[in-house]
Amino acid sequence: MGAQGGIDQPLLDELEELLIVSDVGLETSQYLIDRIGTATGRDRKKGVSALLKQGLLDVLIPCEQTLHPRRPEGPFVILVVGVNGVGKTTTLGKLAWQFKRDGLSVMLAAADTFRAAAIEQLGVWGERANCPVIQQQHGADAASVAHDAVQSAIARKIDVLLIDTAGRQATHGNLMEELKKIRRVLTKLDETAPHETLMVLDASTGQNALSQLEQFHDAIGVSGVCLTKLDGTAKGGILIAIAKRLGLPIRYIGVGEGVKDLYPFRAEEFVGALMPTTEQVK
Ligand SMILES: Nc1nc2c(ncn2[C@@H]2O[C@H](COP(=O)(O)OP(=O)(O)OP(=O)(O)O)[C@@H](O)[C@H]2O)c(=O)[nH]1
Ligand SMILES: [Mg+2]
Repeated sequence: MGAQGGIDQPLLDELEELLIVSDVGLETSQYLIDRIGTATGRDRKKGVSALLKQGLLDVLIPCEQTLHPRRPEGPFVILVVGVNGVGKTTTLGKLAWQFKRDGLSVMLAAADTFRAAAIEQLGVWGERANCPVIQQQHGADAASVAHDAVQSAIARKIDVLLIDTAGRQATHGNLMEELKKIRRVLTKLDETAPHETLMVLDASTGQNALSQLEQFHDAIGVSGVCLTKLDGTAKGGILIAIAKRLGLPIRYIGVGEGVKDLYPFRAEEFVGALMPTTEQVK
């Protein structure tokens, strides 16, 4: 850590600890603390809390990039990916409901053909959002479902096609190949598709979320992130590590199981919710 001069070192140490337990991670926490410690002149007079807030916002604001799923040329295709149980299907269902509410026509594709109950689960979300669901039988080729869905979405002039995929670990070589195949099929039908590869991460998995994202991003390219389960005890500081390390767009945060429990990511609000913890050391 750099020279801290007039700023109270024990205070900075305590702050660093709070950031780490909020899942910000060691590397990013150190970066933020160093920024405070090395602040000079007028900045230094702002005080630790204001400096921290500014540091967090500087990292997060570039990643506040709202998804605008509108394409006059054809369906906006969103491929939803992530490891098992993070909230992919739920997030997709919430998105379907919200896009419909906003006046868009929506279609769902049940490309999780791996888990027996997944197709049925997506069907329930389809009914809730009142939108068609393209499906095949359990065990069918996921890329084939995606193919049918894009063709159908084009034919029916659908605005947004949301594709659900099976949960997988990045270490499952064949399952990652399956995702690559889905992508290839989409690109073949529309060279600009998918228009969004949305990776869903579970806030309660802490630092693991960052390594999951890095691995998926390396394998298939991720264009946006949604962090779920922020209604639990997790603070979601992992988003700061994600923003600092990868700089990927952070699209949404999930705060519950209902259709309305999904919000576009707003850096200011997020930092505001995170800050009371850090203000404990003021
Ligand atoms: N509290 C809370 N629960 C959530 C949130 N998002 C999803 N869940 C719950 O997490 C559980 C798993 O959600 P799913 O949507 O089935 O997760 P998935 O990633 O599709 O799971 P697989 O398809 O099995 O990999 C369900 O019980 C959801 O209701 C959230 O933001 N908050
Ligand atoms: Mg699912």
